[in-house]
Amino acid sequence: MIFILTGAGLSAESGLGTFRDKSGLWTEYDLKKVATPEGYAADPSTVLDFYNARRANAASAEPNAAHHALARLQAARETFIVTQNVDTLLDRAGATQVLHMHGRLDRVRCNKCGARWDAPEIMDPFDHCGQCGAQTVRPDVVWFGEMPHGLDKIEDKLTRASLFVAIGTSGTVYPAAGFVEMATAHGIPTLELNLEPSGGVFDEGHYGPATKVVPAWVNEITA
Ligand code: BV8
Repeated sequence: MIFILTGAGLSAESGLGTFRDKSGLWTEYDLKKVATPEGYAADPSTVLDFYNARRANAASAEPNAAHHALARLQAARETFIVTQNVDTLLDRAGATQVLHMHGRLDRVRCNKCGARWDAPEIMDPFDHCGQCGAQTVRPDVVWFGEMPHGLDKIEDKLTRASLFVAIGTSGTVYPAAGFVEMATAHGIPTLELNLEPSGGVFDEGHYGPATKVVPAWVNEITA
């Protein structure tokens, strides 16, 4: 089984910002203010404005050739896809069972009862939970300091993979950034597909825009 970890670079050519590149989101916004539970508690309106804007941006974006190539790969080879991205471009390209370890922009969650439902176009701090009625609704994304989703399943799949591939990620955010070391420790070959080397230790790397490098790699291994 091929284990694939994707990051913001996969969606960059669909017009969605990355985080740490020169014009990345974290150069414009203070991560602590908009992507932590503390930031949300301190100023829910600013945080919801941030996510409302990103949700609108993501909804108007289209999957690119790299998303479609990964959906094609899934149809041809046993593949497990984990994404750090909160957009759903992979799902919209036809990929299935994508594990959104950092949550999804198009979903909201009740902090009190845990109910989840599709996000409205615009969220505001006075939204109430449809399930328990509490005014504790938040974007269903994993903020810094919060536990990512699916770590047990990720570890189980990763340690049994035949190949680990990291696509379009800077390898900065843990625990995702530690997956390549976990693969190496289990003797699993590792491949990086990125615009440029992220500095992570991989057995192999193909560099260039995801819309070129990912389809070329998928064609190569499904030929
Ligand atoms: C956790 C959702 C405990 C929100 C995101 C202090 C307090 C608490 C925690 C910590 C702390 N110090 C450190 C930590 C750990 C922290 C962390 O790692 N911080 C970093 C900043 C050091 N991690 C956490 O808090 C995590 N939780 O630790 O809980 C725990 C953990 C395990 C077990 C038990 C308990 C939670 C992290 C999740 C945060 N939420 N997103 C939102 O999106 O608004 S993270 C955010 O960064 C996005 O999800 C993003 O995907 C992710 C990773 O970034 P990348 O995807 O790699 O994007 P980046 O911009 O960095 O890089 C872009 C890449 O694309 C580059 O390599 C570039 O070359 C490439 N690229 C660009 N263009 C292209 C391209 N490639 C190809 N083609 C192109 N065209």
